[in-house]
Amino acid sequence: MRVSVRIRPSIQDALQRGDAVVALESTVISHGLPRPHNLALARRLEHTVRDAGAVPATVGVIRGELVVGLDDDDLDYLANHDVAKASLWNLAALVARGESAGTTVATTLHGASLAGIRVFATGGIGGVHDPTSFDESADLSALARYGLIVVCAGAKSILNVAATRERLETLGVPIIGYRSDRLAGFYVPTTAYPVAARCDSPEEVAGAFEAQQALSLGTGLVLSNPVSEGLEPSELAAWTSQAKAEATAQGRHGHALTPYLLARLAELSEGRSVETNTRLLVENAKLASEVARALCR
Ligand code: PSU
Ligand code: MN
Repeated sequence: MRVSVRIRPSIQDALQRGDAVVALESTVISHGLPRPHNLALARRLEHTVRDAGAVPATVGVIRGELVVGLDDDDLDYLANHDVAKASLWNLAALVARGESAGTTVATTLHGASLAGIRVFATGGIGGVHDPTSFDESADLSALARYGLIVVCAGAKSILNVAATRERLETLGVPIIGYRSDRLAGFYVPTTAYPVAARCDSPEEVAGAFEAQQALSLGTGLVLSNPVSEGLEPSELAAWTSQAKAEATAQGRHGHALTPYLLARLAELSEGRSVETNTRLLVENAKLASEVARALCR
């Protein structure tokens, strides 16, 4: 039988020793940020995790293998080639064809869970797009299926955030606000929506996660971490509605929609959305490392 999942030995060793390990996704490298920011960011996130005392494990699909713990050549490859975007619904087909791909939050959760990693950092989770389109990210059902802590800045602000939050509630996925009573708004620090609970330290987050495990709930936990410095909300709203109107006019939908909207926002904001996205990714990687360390104590 073909072997399609590979966990890098250094990651396996770290987990066996009981060291803190943080999973990172790679769709943000392949589709989320423009070149050359994407490769710089991929490396910077790994550094951030190491500096915070944890071991980074970036997940991706390389020549037909789901790899947990990409090396620098793999990061370079995903950043500089036009690769696919691997979600759960197309992962097997990509692997069967021997392709390479960035992994979404959903697919990264699958790989990280197979490896036994408990904490994962991303930028913003996928969610419900325009509700009439029935386009919902597989990230949502994956958050219900895999019992990991996902540190994010809320759902990407190009989404219907209210519907996304409702769906997480239906799926039984708790949203914990880090030092905040409101759900984070990705490019902006906050939304109007309340969270299930608030935690003010990595230890408190670890405690909430341990309670969830003790209850055998099996679901993941979303840790919403507000970006320290965001975009101006009214400017963001204007750019977002313009980008969405253009996407509709050009018939862009499905898995091509999120990358299109993020790229268009980068243009309309003259790079400021990329700056904010980078900031929140680094902040989330740092917090995830602190939580992973608290879980090891
Ligand atoms: N966070 C970012 N940029 C991104 C993403 C997250 O800051 O590009 C990616 C994640 O990999 C997420 C995906 O899983 O966008 C969602 O895509 P879709 O809506 O097609 O499921
Ligand atoms: Mn979709």
